Amino acid sequence: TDTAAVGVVPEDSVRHVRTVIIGSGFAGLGAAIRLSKDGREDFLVLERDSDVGGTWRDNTYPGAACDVPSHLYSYSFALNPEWSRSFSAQPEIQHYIRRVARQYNVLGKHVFDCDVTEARWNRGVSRWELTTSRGHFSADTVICAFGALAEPSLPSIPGIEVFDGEIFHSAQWNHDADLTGTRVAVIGTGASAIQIVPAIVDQVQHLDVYQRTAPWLLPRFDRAYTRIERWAFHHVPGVQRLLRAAIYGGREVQVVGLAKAPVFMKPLEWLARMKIRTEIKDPALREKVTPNFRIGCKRMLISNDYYAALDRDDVELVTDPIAEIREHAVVTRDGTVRSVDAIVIATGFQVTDSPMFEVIFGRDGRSLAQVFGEAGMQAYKGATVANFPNMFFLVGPNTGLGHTSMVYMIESQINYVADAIAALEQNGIRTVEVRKEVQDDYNRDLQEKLSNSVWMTGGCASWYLDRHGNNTTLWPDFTFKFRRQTQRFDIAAYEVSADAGTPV
Ligand code: N01
Repeated sequence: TDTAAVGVVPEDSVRHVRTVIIGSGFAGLGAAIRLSKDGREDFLVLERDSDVGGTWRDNTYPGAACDVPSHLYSYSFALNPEWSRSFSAQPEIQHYIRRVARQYNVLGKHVFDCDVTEARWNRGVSRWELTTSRGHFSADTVICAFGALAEPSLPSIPGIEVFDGEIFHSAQWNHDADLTGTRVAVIGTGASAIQIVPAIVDQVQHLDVYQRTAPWLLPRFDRAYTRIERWAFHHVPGVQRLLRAAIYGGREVQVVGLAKAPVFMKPLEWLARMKIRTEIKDPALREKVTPNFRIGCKRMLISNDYYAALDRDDVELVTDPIAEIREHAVVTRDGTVRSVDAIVIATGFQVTDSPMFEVIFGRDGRSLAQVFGEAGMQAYKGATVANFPNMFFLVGPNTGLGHTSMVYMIESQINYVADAIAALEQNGIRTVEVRKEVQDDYNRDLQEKLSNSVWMTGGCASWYLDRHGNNTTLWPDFTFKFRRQTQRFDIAAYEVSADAGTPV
């Protein structure tokens, strides 16, 4: 990679900094840039991989692209006149993220290949102590930016371990595996799978797509920008901001149907049904791909070539559940044995049960996994969690979106955290921890807002919901309201203490 790294900490010593950021995707990198801009240079970014980019570094599968328009899917402080298409592909996004990291000179703050294996609050000295694959660190504050779509979720299918061909998760694509002329199974039909299927269908000899739940698909309004448009992005002041505002407004309208009155989603369902009718000839296949829940309940997908790929003779959409995997085959419950050379597991991510939750231990010694396990994944403004002093989350609970750019939410959260860090410094505060009752009220209000949303009433089971059936992932309102909420750090919601070691 073209990225720099700071030295390893010797076994027996601890490196202390004011702030540690865990992870360097859009969120962690954005936080690093903000701290640096604010003149708070005493920080490090601990990144488990050898490059920045997070999910955009990891997801290199064929066809990987963003389903949010490029101009909106960029930092507001680093607009990119170079976008070549309205919806960019992964290499271009990764290139952009790397360029921004270099431009803002924060690569030197990164410790790459640094896996955080434990973060523990030491209440005696009011610090976070971190154990990593590259030594020990301590920090006054920790910003968790390890992402929600970072840990592959692998299905527990009987026999999966005996499979003798190529088998890998969509986020860990094995580019050494040559799929040319092979029989391939793709498990899952989410956002990743619907991009992979059309991208590999011409290369393989035969493709079986294993669908558990049919997703709703809408058209993808993707096109290459013309030379004139690209010239304008470079030379006409304000044009990119104008375009961003237009895209933003258009997308934000969807909140009405998604979060407030799901009946407004019906026209989109009609459009999606039209798409099925016009793009698929086989009536049996049409039936199989028609979802049985209200559109929007699961993430709405966009594609212009997925249905056409399914409607080919060399592709089979299998809807019978998978019973087992054998050395060279996938067997469904009806007893059909389908021989395959390779399996692509496109089954998504551990969102509400991230393994990172298990290695973070708060004030009373309990882990985030324990705390979230009891009450569900809850935070205050998605940023702070009671029992975890001086810890801030980016892309935390209930800050996800299904309809527009996460970068907008991330920037709101970064602003909140940066304001918090400034407030601590200005007021000589050593520890800050959200009041439990404030957090509880906040979450009660969130769940009430969510109760009418399509995610709760749409008749589907999605990764938006945790095992208690609560939606702990999505923001249930207009995103500008979240921005308003995160404009300033509201210190009154917090217990604060000025001295090290004083219990809060
Ligand atoms: O994962 P998913 P993804 N046996 O969880 C099925 C973002 N993203 O990687 O619906 C059989 O959505 C599961 O079935 P069901 C985006 O936010 C964005 O595709 O649970 N099947 C589903 O079909 C997205 O939402 C982009 O019944 C199993 C699929 O696997 C998120 O990432 C591109 C199974 C998983 O779908 C995740 O998307 C890619 C099992 N045991 C991703 N377990 C863009 O911007 C799960 N499934 C374009």
